[in-house]
Amino acid sequence: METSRLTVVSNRLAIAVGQEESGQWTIKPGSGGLVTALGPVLRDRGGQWIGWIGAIGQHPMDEGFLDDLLDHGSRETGYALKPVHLTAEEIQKYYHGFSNEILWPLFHDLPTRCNFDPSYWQVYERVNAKFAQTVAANTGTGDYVWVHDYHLIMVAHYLKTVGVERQTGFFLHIPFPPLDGFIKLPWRFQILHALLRYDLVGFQTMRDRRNFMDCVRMLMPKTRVVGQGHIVRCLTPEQEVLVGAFPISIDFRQFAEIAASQEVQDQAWIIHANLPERQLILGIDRLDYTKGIPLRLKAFANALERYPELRGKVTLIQVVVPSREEVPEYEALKREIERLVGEINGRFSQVEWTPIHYIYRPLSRVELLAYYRTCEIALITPLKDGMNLVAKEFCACSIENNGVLILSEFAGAAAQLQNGALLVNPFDIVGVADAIRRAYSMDENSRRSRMARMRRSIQRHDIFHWVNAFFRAGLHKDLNQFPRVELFLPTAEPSASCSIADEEP
Ligand code: GDG
Repeated sequence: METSRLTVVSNRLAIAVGQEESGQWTIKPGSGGLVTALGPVLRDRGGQWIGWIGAIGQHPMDEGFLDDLLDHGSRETGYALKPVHLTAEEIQKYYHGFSNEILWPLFHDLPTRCNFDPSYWQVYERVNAKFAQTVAANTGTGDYVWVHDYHLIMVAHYLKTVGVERQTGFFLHIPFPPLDGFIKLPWRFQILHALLRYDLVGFQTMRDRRNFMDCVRMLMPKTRVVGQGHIVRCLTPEQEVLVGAFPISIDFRQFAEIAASQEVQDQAWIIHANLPERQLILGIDRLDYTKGIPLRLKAFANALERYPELRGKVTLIQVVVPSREEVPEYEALKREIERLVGEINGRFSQVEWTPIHYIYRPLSRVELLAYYRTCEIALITPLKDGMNLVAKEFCACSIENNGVLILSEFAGAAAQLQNGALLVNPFDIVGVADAIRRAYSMDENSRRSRMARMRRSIQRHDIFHWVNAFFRAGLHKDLNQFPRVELFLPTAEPSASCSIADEEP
């Protein structure tokens, strides 16, 4: 069967809908790696993106207006945007509940943080069925349907349940847990069975794939595994499934080019001019308990305690991007971080030196790249992370090759960057403190050769390489081989109450 068109399915659409104080609605195109890599294919080859539009605040709009807004969004992105509408209960139980209170902590090896509320499961199933219906209604037999992430594991299952045959691929952006963790999931059979309904399942690392295969062998004894290496075949009683590791990456060239721009350079200069004669250590994370921020702060304090020569000579810039603040657990984490920052600053500050600069807001893209470019050390210590793109972006922006990357061995990125990063166990406060000391005193040559190795590797394995690898496995063709088509898009002019804006962060 000839594949004619790509349909990407993710929890969120590739745009952000917002409302300004004036009441005007805005649509901002997404700027993440996935949008960068897949946007051009979808645009030039007549593809589409299916997803939830996101919580749109307190002023619900009627569906007609939303359709108008999406038409304008489609004209801006160049490809069709097909929304899946969710009720308040569905958002609560499918998104906040099953996805973020069960799968997120369990898959990050934190089962004690799970809330295995049985009512979440039914709604998770229902919403996945809803997504499958939207896919069925908007695709034909020649379409390739690429589903993303833990929110939507059941989509292929529901397509099959209603007899809709499509070629399907699934990519899990977060880790897949070891057998011991996975079997705690009350719906372990359903989730595993649903993953085995895709034609291709992709994980971030070989470790994730190995964990998945261990679970398949143990829980699905009728499934035979054939082959070894990068991609293996699972033969279930129903079908053949390819399973592989495809480490996601970034648009290296774009990051390096923007990092070299005058705007970023000026901003980088200002940052360092205000914090002179010291090395800057950068931590940047979404507010989340998987990111290991409190332990990192303790490790920094431990380094200042045990290595007094660092005092006055290093500053930790810890950026925390607000996230899920309405959840009490996240609010408590924020308070803990702020307490630790206050305690450490109170203990070590001197007249002209504050050990930690704490920023609690999203940075603009220029600011972010300026920090990447100018900070001498990046301290990235998640307790567990699917990949961690910040680590790769820091390297891409370290255009003078002088940055040192301290990276958790439990980030997916560690597999690729171990040839240049200082790998640490984020639970080992003393070990992380020693790595800070080592990074601080690393000589110029070692810095340059380590960073050059990592940059070469990321440049070779960039986001386009990732998409191609996935398509080659799933479709035996690459990005360029989707046929070019004339895409029909609505031609209406933007209405007075809606505008298209560039996304800031
Ligand atoms: C999942 C997995 C996996 C962050 N702060 C700001 C900002 N960012 C951007 C970074 C980066 C992205 O957000 C975060 O990257 P992650 O890798 O942590 O990805 P997530 O989307 O959180 O999560 C993760 C990833 O999927 C991809 O598969 O790596 O393991 O959890 O791109 O640049 N951007 C701006 N301001 C900020 O303050 N502008």
